Amino acid sequence: MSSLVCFPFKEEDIVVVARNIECAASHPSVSGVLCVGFSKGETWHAIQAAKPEIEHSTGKPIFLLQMRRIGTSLRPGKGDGMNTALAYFLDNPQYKRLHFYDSDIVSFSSSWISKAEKEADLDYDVVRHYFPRSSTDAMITWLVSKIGFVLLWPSSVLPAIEQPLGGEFLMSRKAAEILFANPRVRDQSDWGIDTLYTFAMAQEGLRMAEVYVPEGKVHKLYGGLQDLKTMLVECFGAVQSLKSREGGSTQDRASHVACA
Ligand SMILES: Nc1nc2c(ncn2[C@@H]2O[C@H](COP(=O)(O)OP(=O)(O)O)[C@@H](O)[C@H]2O)c(=O)[nH]1
Ligand SMILES: [Mg+2]
Repeated sequence: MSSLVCFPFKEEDIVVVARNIECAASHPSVSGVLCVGFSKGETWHAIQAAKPEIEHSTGKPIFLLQMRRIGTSLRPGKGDGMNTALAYFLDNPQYKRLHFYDSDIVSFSSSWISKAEKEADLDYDVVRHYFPRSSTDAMITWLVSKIGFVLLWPSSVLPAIEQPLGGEFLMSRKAAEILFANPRVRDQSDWGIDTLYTFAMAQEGLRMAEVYVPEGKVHKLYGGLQDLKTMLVECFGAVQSLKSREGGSTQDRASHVACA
């Protein structure tokens, strides 16, 4: 099975990013790694410098792309990055599955890829990782997305999804095609992308599984609440936009979705 692993990145600790790229490229199920950058900044140049050695040691190609402007109405952010990776994956049919992992994860290991691949072998379209979180982490997940999904679509599968803003998951080609064909997903170029992916996965009745990663997601923590303001506003805006446009239509699809 040949999978592509994508790391979206902005400006991150290059030691962490390079280690994650090498770890993913070394996995036997992975035949390529795609790094999608916000801009050609310091992290971009550092990945470019590290790339030949990683390609040599793993024998796998590392692709470095600058994110495209895919959305039209919102700020260019992580959504454009992830959607650029979806477009790349769809243009390269030699890859059967696409994994996403945040690039700033210090605790990333090859077992994350193995777990997702093993679950996907059971014919799931989407396999999502979830983690024990420290009490100061994932605040927007708990206070915005979880509550928004429960209030707006209480009978759907959405409230049961452990970490609906998680950036770590695998998707099949079918899932990628469905997500990229959705104009609202393509337009969600900001932090709201995780909300849109999760909502569309449920609404489209994709078969979803979740895998628990006990070692946890150790990553860069924000300095204070002020740093989270943009993310808070954009994630809230994403849920709100779905409310007015969709009116809770995930309800009748809930039975198609299994949570392992
Ligand atoms: N391509 C791209 N990646 C981004 C952008 N913003 C954030 N990222 C990456 O997305 C991942 C998640 O961002 P992070 O700041 O760690 O968010 P958090 O973990 O959800 O608090 C990291 O790998 C970031 O480098 C962006 O605008 N474009
Ligand atoms: Mg992070």
